[in-house]
Amino acid sequence: MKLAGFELRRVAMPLVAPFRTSFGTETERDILLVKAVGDGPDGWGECVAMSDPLYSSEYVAAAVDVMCRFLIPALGQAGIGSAVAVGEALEPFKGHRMSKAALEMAVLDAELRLEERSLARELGSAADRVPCGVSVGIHDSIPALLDAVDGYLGQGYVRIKLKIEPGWDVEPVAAVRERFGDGILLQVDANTAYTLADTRQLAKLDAFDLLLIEQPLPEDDILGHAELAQRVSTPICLDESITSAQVAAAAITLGATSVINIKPGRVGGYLEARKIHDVARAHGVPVWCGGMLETGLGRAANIALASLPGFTLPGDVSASSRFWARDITEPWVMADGRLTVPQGPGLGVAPLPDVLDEVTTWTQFVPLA
Ligand code: SMG
Ligand code: MG
Repeated sequence: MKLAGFELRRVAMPLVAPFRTSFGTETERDILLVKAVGDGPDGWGECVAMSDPLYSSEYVAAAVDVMCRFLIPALGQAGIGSAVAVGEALEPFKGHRMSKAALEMAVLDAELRLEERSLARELGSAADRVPCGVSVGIHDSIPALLDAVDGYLGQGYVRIKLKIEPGWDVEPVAAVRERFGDGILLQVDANTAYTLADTRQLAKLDAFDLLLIEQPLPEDDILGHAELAQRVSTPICLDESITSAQVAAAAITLGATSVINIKPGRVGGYLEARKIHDVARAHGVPVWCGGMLETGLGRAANIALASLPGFTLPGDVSASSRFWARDITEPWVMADGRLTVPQGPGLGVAPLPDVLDEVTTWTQFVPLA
């Protein structure tokens, strides 16, 4: 496979409803897509960086900059022809994992389409369908939250994740348990909003039989999570902290995490994501697939990943309608609380050209030297 370059494209996608977390409120997603163009089929990648560096240090404008200035030129110089070679060529550059992941995903898609193999099979898929969880934002009131959860349960979601922050934690969890009972799978995500000084407050969540508490403490505070894990009985699950298979192994060994949220963008790509799955599985640590409000492209790849055998908990893998009135691919539609793993070549889906053009705000073709 010989690559000619990458088409970078920013799309603006309005959310069906505002999504509030401990770090901010999203109403529209500004997403950077990359298309690998060469002598074979095009390949699509999606960069999960947000507009602002609030979830992680990465952000969309920086992703465009680092791709144009450093990453794509390095791929040109290396003369890469496979996704594995992308990771190796980009290794010297520190960080910028979401940008690296997007480029690797595009090349991987192109490569697999050429060879007529599906991403799911390539990664080691062990299921035809995956169960869907949904991430529910912070709401203005408990009744509004209960309405939202009621709606998602009605649609068939099999697991609910509540976003929490200081001042919105025990009360919403208690209200959801009281209204919907002990039968529903329930977990919470703090996006780093607490410190160890909040241990007593977080321990109050132990009364509600939660699957896990996701990323209560800052990204760098691995030891803090290990200490917290000793003092609360709810399993601790790291998200932001886990940036590679190496960090995953360290966090497991230190007792900082007993469940892992795997997001390919956060860790530099689907190949590194699979390594984390393998490391966790070898340690008997369950994993689940996180979400970054992806379009149908990233969603397709996440569904494929979530079908690996170590993904034993439902992920933030939801239907297109969770976030979009109109997705840029054929919409992902849930049946029975599940999504079907795509089996076509590569991602198994591609953007619908008309919809893509309508939401595009900027494009640039960056040749490979
Ligand atoms: O794509 O379903 C989704 C979003 C899931 O809550 C979600 N993601 O920390 O896990 C997380 C957040 C990160 C994005 S918040 C804007
Ligand atoms: Mg999270």
